[in-house]
Amino acid sequence: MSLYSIRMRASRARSGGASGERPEHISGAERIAAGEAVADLAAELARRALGHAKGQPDNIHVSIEALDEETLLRIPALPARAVSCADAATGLRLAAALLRETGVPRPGAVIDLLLNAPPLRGAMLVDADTLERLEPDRERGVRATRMDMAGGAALPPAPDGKQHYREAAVLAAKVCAAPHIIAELCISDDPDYVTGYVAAPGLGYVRIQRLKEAGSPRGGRVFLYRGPREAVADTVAFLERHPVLVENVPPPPPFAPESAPAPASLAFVEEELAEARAAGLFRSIEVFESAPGPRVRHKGRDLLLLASGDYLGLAADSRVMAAAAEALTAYGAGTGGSRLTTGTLPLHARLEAELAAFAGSEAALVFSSGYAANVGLLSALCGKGDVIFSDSLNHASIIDGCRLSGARVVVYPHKDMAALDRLARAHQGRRRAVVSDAVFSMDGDVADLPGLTEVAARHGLITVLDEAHALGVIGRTGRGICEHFGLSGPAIFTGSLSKALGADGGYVRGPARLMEWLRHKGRSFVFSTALSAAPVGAALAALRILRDEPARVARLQENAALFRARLREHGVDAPGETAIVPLMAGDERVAVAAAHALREAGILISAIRYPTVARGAARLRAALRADHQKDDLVLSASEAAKALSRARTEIPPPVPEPRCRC
Ligand code: WAQ
Ligand code: MG
Repeated sequence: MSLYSIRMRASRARSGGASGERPEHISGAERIAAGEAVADLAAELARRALGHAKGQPDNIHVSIEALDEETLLRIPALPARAVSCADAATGLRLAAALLRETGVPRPGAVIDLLLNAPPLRGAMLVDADTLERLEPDRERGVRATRMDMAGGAALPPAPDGKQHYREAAVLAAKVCAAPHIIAELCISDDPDYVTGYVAAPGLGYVRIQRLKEAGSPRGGRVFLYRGPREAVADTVAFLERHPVLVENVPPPPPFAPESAPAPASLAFVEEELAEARAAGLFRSIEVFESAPGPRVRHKGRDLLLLASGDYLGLAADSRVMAAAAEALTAYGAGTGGSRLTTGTLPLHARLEAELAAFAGSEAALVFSSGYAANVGLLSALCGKGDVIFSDSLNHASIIDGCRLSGARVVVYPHKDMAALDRLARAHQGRRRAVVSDAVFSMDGDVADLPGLTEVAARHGLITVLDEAHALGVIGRTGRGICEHFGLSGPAIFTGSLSKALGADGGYVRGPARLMEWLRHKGRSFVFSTALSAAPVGAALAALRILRDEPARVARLQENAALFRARLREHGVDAPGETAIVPLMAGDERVAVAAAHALREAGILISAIRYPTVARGAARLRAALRADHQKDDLVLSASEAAKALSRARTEIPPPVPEPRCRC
């Protein structure tokens, strides 16, 4: 049975308009049907044209045309979600923030363009960066046609004659599949339909509850283009001519029920969330459907995972999982008490003893997380009248521990030992400490242990090193920064059980006397329920594997070296020397676009941007694993290089938003 494209256009001569003037567009529709359904659908579309809220048309054009089924393309629908908002102004702010998230640099100007344009039959095709109009006929716009939902003709017509959402979901899927389209913004021109959307390949279809006030006939569409001028014709041809069926259109995601207005006392929450959205800094939480591994399941797809702290592949090691299960069965799900009351199990003591022995300390103390370990230790060590010198790139848990201590915090430039020396001379205090990551979490470089030890000794500073990304990762057998430099290090370390050890929790290690003292003074230790049996059992098993199988550490280091070398061959700046490999992008939009492209290619490497790193220092952050296959790393390096260079050529330097001259 052959397929037909059925198109409807309804228009009206402009009142008082000169004879040569184009008639006013009232409504249109695009469907695909076969056999019997063709005639019924044509009639339904004519009926719809006659009943449109914008008024009576004086010309209805229905065309029925056989499709070339050879070229018929079947594409999946975009994933859809809905955001509610109280009014159109908020909705437009959300739309701007979503557009910015997709890499559109001046979303406000795009919205203005749409709101100020005369009614068009089609959409504006606009250069995402320069905002130039690219469509061949600016009075008509580009009309996406020859498309429908797969199996759509079988559905009953909607009660209001038009399925706004369904038709929009089809259109957006086709638009996002068109070459060089990076995003779409849509506001309905139906006076009584206020819901609109932003759609983009990496973002999906986001319904926005209100983008205009009811009663306004103002609406339209903008397709945002980023690509060479020579390719515009291909994009237009795809949109206007290529037959497309969209499969698996999800049901319309509902808006959250109208909740009671937030209490005035919480108004700041709405405002700050809207600000984060507007600045492109809104974070959504992604869900992963499998244990971490060289591959991970995400939205039903297997992605190569270069973004996990499970460096040695121990989180899903069968021996580690069995130990966790055994501990859980023996001791239960929770400990029911703090370590100082009833929460300590034999497993805690065993883990502390073996961890201390492995890493070369007298004793260790397990905390409920690495964050709690840093905060507990630093706030106990220092207080009012004391000084803490802290590396400018230290992890947030160190920063928070410093703040909570009440000591004066003196931040020294990253790894600048001469500056630390100067500052230590200038800032005196009762107790003084220097704290640094052993391996920096966003840069993958190693602290200057020889330099730190020397400066600390000269000034009598207590030295604290956080080995969260160092234990199991650096040093020939994974014993961390001291083994890496072949030095005996400072007295106190903090660390994590949830990275290379694949479990959960954190620790402090150092002199036994200090641990004894910390049991009394470390408030995050004293006032937290003890870490439960399963993660403690898991960490203990993982530690024994790390001790007995140093080849894992060697494989991790080889993998990181291979990945870095390949990146450098491709001309990518990949500094650092550990399992964390930053691929420097600079521009936030370049990092985000490259991460999107990699995701499309089935590779998960996170884009890191402000506030995690400084503005303009955005990057892809790859994290290597011992169980990555060489082929996968070679492929990932070349895909990452490609994605970065493409994002760089496609994204021109940022154009500042025009300043208001008033
Ligand atoms: N191709 C390009 N532009 C189009 C097309 C098309 N096929 N159809 C409509 N437009 C342009 C045209 O300028 C219209 O004036 C404008 O879009 C709005 O079209 O999840 O009903 O048909 O509930 O009014 C969004 C649904 C409904 C949101 C949008 O658009 C939801 C809608 P309308
Ligand atoms: Mg309409």
